[in-house]
Amino acid sequence: MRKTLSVSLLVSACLSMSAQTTYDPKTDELHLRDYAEMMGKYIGVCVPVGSMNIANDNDKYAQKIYTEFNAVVAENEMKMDALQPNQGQFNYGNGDKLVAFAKRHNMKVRGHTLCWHSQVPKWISEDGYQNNKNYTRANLLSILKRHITSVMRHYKGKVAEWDVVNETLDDNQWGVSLSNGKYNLRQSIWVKVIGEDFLDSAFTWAHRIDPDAKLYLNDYGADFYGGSKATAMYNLVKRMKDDGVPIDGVGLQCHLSSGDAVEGIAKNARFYKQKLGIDCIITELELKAGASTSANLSKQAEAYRKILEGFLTNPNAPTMMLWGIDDNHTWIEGDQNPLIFDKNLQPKPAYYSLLEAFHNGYVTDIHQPWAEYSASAAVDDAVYDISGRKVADSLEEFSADGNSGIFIHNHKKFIQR
Ligand code: 9MR
Repeated sequence: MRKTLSVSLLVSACLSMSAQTTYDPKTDELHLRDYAEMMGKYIGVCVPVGSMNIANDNDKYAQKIYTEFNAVVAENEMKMDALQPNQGQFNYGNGDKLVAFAKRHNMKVRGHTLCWHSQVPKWISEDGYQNNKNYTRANLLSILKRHITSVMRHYKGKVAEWDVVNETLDDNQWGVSLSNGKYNLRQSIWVKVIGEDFLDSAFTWAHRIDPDAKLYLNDYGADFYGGSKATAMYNLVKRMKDDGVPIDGVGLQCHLSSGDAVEGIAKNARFYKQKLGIDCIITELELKAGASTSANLSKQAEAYRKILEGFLTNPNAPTMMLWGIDDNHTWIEGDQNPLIFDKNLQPKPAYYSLLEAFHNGYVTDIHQPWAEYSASAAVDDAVYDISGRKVADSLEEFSADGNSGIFIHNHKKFIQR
C-alpha cells in the first residue's frame, strides 16, 4: 500500500521554496503524483492489465504505478472486443482488476473506449470497416446501445470518465477550416451503417446511465492547435456542443516525437477553454526519442517538460496520461525509448524533467484566481501581484503600465524593474 504523503515531505517542499535552495530532482522525496495531487491534477499511465501482475501490490511494476501516478487506464482490456467477445457475453474480469487496484491505491480510472473502429469484436465486423454480417442501421444501433449501457452500468461510480468514441476522424482533413466548420469522418462501420449520429447517440446513452462520468472524444493527430485534424476535431466537437450532446471534453492522444512542436498542445487546450468551455486532456502521451543516447534523452526530457508546463497552466486540462510505464511496455516498435522510465524501470532524464516542472509549478504557484477565466478575454495571459490581485490582462498591457516589483505570469514569479 502506498504511504500517504507525509506532512514532513510537504514541509520540505515548501521549505525548499522559501529557502530558494537549488532544486535537484534526483534528491526529491516527492513523486509525480504527490505534486499532481497538491495541484489538483491527475498524472496517469496505461496498464496492460492482462499481462501485468497488478493484483500483487509488491510487484515492481504495480508499485511504480501507484507510487508515481494517481490515474490509470486499461491499455486493451476495456475495449469492445475484450468486454464483449461474443454477442451478449460480457467479460469484466480484467477491467474489474484495474478498478480494484485503483481503489486500493486511491487512483482515478479512465475508461477506454466504448466505441472504436479497431478492436471491434469479430461478431460485429471483420475489420471495423466492413459490414460483413449485413447489419441494418437499427441492428447496429441496438448493438451499440446495449454495449454502452451495459458497460456504463457495470462501471457506474467506479470509472470516472470515458473515451466514449475513439478515432472517429479521418486522417485526410483537406479543406477544413475554422470558418467552414467542416470535418471528415472515418468511414468505419459505425459511420457507414448508422451515420454520424452514432456519435451523438453514444454520448447520450453513456450520459443517461452515469451522469457523473465525464465523457470525452479521443483522437490522435489532433494535438497541435492549427493542424488540419485539430481543426476538424474542434469543428466536430463544436457541432456536437451546439446540438446539445453531453460531451465534457476532448482527449488528445499525443503519440509524438521529441522534435515535435509540442507547444501547440497547450495552445489547443486554451482554445477549447475559451471557445467551448470544455476540457482538453492528454490521454496517451509518449515521445519517441530514437536510440538511448544522452543527447536524445535530454531532448526528450525537454519536450516532456514543455508539455507538462503547458498542462499545468491550463485549468481545463485536469489529466495527463502516459501510454506505458517504461520503455519495455510500449506499443512503439524499434529502438525509440519513448517513455519516462527505461527498460529496467529506472528513471530517465524525462522523469526528472517532469518532476522538476511539477516542483517549479508548485512552489512558484500563487494560485491564480481561475474563476476569473472568461470565454472572452485572453485572461490566461494575465499578470498578478504577489497577493494574487490581477494587475493586467496581458503581458503587453502590463509592460505598457510602467509597473515595478515582483509579479506572477503563467504561474512564474518575475521581477519587473
Ligand atoms: O497500446 C495498444 C496496443 O497494445 C494494441 O495492440 C493496439 C491495438 O490497436 O492499441 C494500442 O493502444 C492504442 C489506443 O487504444 C488508441 N490509440 C492508439 C494506441 C496505440 O496504438
